[in-house]
Amino acid sequence: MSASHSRRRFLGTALLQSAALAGLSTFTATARAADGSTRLDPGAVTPARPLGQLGRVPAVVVGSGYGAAVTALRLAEAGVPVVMLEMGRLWSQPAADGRIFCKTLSPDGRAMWFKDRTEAPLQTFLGLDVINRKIPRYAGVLDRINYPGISVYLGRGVGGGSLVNGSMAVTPKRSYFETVLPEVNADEMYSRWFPLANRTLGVEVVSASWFETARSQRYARVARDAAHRSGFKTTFVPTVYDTAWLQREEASQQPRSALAQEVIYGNNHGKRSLDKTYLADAMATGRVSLYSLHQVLRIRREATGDYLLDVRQIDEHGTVLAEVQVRCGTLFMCAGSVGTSELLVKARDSGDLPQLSDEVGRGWGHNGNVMAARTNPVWLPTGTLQSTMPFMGIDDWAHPTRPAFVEITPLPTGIENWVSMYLGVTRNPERATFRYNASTGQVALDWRREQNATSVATLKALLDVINTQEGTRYRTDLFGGGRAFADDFTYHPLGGCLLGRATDLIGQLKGCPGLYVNDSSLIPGSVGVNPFVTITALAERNVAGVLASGRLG
Ligand code: FAE
Repeated sequence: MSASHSRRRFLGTALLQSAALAGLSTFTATARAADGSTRLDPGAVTPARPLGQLGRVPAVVVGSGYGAAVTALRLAEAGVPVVMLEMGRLWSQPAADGRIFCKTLSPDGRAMWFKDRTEAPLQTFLGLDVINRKIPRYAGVLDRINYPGISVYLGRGVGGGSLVNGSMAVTPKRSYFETVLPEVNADEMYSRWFPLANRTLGVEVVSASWFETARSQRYARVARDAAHRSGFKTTFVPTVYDTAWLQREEASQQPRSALAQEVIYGNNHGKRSLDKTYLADAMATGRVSLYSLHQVLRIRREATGDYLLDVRQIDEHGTVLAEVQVRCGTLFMCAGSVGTSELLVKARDSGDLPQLSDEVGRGWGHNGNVMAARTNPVWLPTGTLQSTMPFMGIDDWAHPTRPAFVEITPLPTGIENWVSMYLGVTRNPERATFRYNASTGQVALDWRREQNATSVATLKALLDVINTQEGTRYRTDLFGGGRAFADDFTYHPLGGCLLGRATDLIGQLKGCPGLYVNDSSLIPGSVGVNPFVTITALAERNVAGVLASGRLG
């Protein structure tokens, strides 16, 4: 990163922190023109004008996750003022207990988005209901949407999924990317957009020598060595966690985050979430007004061709503060696969945007996600200190019939548990559709549990080999109901508004000029690895295409 980019990023992070310190949920950074250049200082953050008073604006970005952050940054750099609407809160300042995010093992309202009880992926330990806790309802950082056939985990807040995810930053294999998105120029993706995304996200690989000796990586080495004894190949998994910080955590030179069990309810340190990268850069342009705790409820198109959004502003406790409208010439839907698809399906089927294509809502998949765990023999302990950030994976994607990329994930209970846990990304051709129910006004996803069969069979085939070789067995006490495989949830929702089907080749929705999708909904259900690097790179490509088209209203 150049010195000027570092300065810009530092400034943008400071702007977000100043806003949070001042208790602002909506704010804008005021550009100061001096000697023809645009200069900002951290004190330049001011409350944004109430949304309802803006009238018409050139561009609105819905959401603040990967697709949204890229879109806002590149529009703003091109001189377009951006209004960014995010339903979650800003997570940039510590609460009264000195922490931004709550402790994982003693969660409070900050953990989950308006739930009475946490809904962690692991339901039990040793078969006991000791993981989930009652919590007050609050605008917490992790959401779990429970559709009849599958639950979907999502991040809520300024930074979207980057606030809660495992930081695994993987560029997909080119050959698979080409089969998933054949209409996208792979040469350009792999020479330009993936490198740009990796650079801007701050992706790195952990030091191999440190990994081999670190106490917190023992669990990963144990599972890796077992995989090797069974003939599988492994690979380091790139990350956006600051591995130098992690090394200092282990040496007790820095406050612990990845080594203090933090991940799904947010990391208090170490993680390069979007508010430290793309969103910081975007704020530092001085052209982005951020409205957090603002949820888009409805989208219509006016006779002028402008888009009209109904937006609800809440406080952190869920009290409605205002119901307002904003109008824009160009609208970018970046509310994530679920958020974008639900809003657009509802808009089409309720009659607000009847011109949207039948393809909207289709092509959803869960990236073949499935989890499982094994017990190791007593002489192979996995360690009492485990990094929540995984750095090692089993790469069996070359398997002729059952390709799998299987991350070795921690089970950081703080006591020895002898468990090796795995998150499988498998190739599963099944897809689902978001459907609007006119009588309830709700949108549901029609995924059925049986559609996971391929994913479960793939991970089972791989782990059966390891269990046979090692003389070990599955853990059945972790996922509830005595199950060995967790196939009832996903972290990787993809699709619902596929590129080139529901949209044109840069994300503009067919039938709706000026309405774009630029997030995980564009990707048809699978990328073969954890998806955020692909979402980011594709968003870079698409927004460059939009800017080049000169179509901005
Ligand atoms: P996303 O990041 O979900 O952002 C959408 C934003 O829109 C959110 O902030 C929403 O609150 C907001 N929003 C939604 N609806 C509205 C509305 N109506 N009005 C206003 N705002 C709205 O979308 N991926 C990896 O590559 N590596 C990992 O290690 C990894 N681990 C994960 C772990 C967990 C627990 C979870 C939940 C996800 C993980 N993922 C991981 C997935 C990754 O975070 C996800 O694919 C991206 O965040 C999706 O990016 P989008 O930009 O599509």
